[in-house]
Amino acid sequence: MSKIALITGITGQDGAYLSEYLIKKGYIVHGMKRRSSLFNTERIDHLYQDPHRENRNLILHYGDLTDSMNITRIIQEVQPDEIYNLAAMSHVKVSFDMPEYTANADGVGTLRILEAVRLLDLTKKTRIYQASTSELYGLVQEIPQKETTPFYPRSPYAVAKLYAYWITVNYREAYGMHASNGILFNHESPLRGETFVTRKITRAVSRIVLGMQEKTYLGNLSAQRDWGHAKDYIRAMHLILQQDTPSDYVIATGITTSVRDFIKKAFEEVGVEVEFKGEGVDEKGFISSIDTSKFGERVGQEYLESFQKRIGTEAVNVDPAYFRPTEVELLIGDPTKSKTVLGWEPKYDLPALVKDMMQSDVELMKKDAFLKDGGYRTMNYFE
Ligand code: NAP
Ligand code: G4F
Repeated sequence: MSKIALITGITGQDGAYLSEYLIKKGYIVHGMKRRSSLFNTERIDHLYQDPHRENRNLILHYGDLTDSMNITRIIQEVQPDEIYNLAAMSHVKVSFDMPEYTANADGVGTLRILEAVRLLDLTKKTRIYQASTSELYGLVQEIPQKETTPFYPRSPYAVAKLYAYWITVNYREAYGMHASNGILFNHESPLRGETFVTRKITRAVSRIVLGMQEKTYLGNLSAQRDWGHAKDYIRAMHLILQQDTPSDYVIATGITTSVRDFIKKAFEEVGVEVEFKGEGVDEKGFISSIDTSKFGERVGQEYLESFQKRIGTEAVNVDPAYFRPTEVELLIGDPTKSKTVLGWEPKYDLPALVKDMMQSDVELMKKDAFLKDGGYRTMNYFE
C-alpha cells in the first residue's frame, strides 16, 4: 500500500520539490492549492496528471489555510498518513503590510490543521510536519542557534510562526500526536520566489550581464543568513516524519554569509568581480573586472563586448525602502541534532547553490521576452 501525503503549499518552492521527492518514493501525494485567476501551478506542472486518469499519484484540492471547514473536509477525504504544512504567507517584509492575514494563515492556520486531525480521530494515524523557521530566533540570544535557543521573533511573520510552533508542541503533548517542527534556516533554489533576496540577486545579476538591466536596488547588505539548498531541506522534512518519536529539529548548514558576499559570489559565478564602496545607504557595488573566458563560457561570447564597457560602473545600489521596521541581522544554525538523530547531511554547499541558481537564471532570462521589454513583473514592490 502506498503511503498518502497531504502537502499544503504544494505550489510553493518547497511543496514542488517535496511532492516530486515523495512521488519518487512511491507516495500518493495530495496537494492543497489556492484558487487563482491565473494558473499558479508552474512549479509542479511537470508532475501534473490528467484527472480522468486512474491511479494518479498527484491529486490537487482547492483550499486555503484561513478556511477551517475546507481544511477539515480535505483531511477527511484524503485520510493522510503524513501532513506537511508548508502553506504560509512566507515573505517577512510583506508581513509588516499584512500582519492580520499573516497571523490568520501562518499562525491559526496551523491550529486548524491540528484540530481537524484531532476532531476526525486521526491522531494515531496522521503524522504532522510544521514548517517552522529560523526567523523565530530573530534578535538572536545565542550563536549558533539550536533547538534549545530561546526565541525572539522580529516580524509579524515570525510572531505568527511562533504561535504555530508552540501549538504544534502543545498538541503533541496534550493529545499524543506525532507532530513535529522543522526549524528550517533559509533555503533557496532556482524555484525560489523572485522577491526573496537570493533569487532577486541571481535574476538581477543575470539580467545585468546580459545587458537587460543596468543595476539592482537592495536593502540591508550586511544581513547574514545561513543559506542551504531547498532540495536538501525537503529530505529533512521527510526524515522528521519517519522517526518513531516526534520532535523538533534545526535544519541548517552551520555557515553564514552576508547579502553583500552573496552578490559577489553570484557575479563571480559568471566571471565578474564587483567591489563595494561607501557605507549605509551610500554603499554601491561597482563592476571592477571581468574574467573574459569564464564570462564567455557561462554567459556567452556574444554578450562580452558590450559588457566590457560596464567596467567601473555601478551595478548595485541601496534603497532604504527595502529595509524592514525590525531586522534579523544574523542567523547561523547548529544542525548537530538533525545530523546525529536523523542522519541528515546536506549535499549542496553555498558555491553549489549559487552555481545552480545562476545557471538557471542566465538561461531563463535569455528566454524571457517579456523581461527583455524592461518589465520587472513581480518587482514593482519593495520586497
Ligand atoms: P513559498 O514558496 O512562499 O510557498 C508558500 C506556499 O503557501 C505557496 O504554495 C502558496 O500558494 C501557499 N499559501 C500561501 N498562503 C496560503 C493560504 N492562505 N492558504 C493556502 N496556501 C497558501 O514558501 P517556501 O519557501 O516553499 O516555504 C515553505 C514553508 O516553509 C512556508 O511555510 C515558509 O514560511 C516556511 N519556511 C521557509 C523557509 C525558506 O527559506 N524557504 C525557511 C523556513 C521556513 P500560492 O502559490 O498560491 O502563493
Ligand atoms: O530573502 P529574504 O527576504 O528572507 P528572510 O527574511 O530571511 O526570510 C526567509 O527565510 C526565513 C527563514 O529564516 C523564512 F522563514 C521566510 O519564510 C523566508 O523564506 O531576506 C534575507 C535578508 C534579510 O535580512 C533582508 O533584509 O536579506 C535582506 N535583504 C536585503 N535586501 C533583502 C533585500 N531582502 C529582500 N527580500 N529584498 C531585498 O531587496
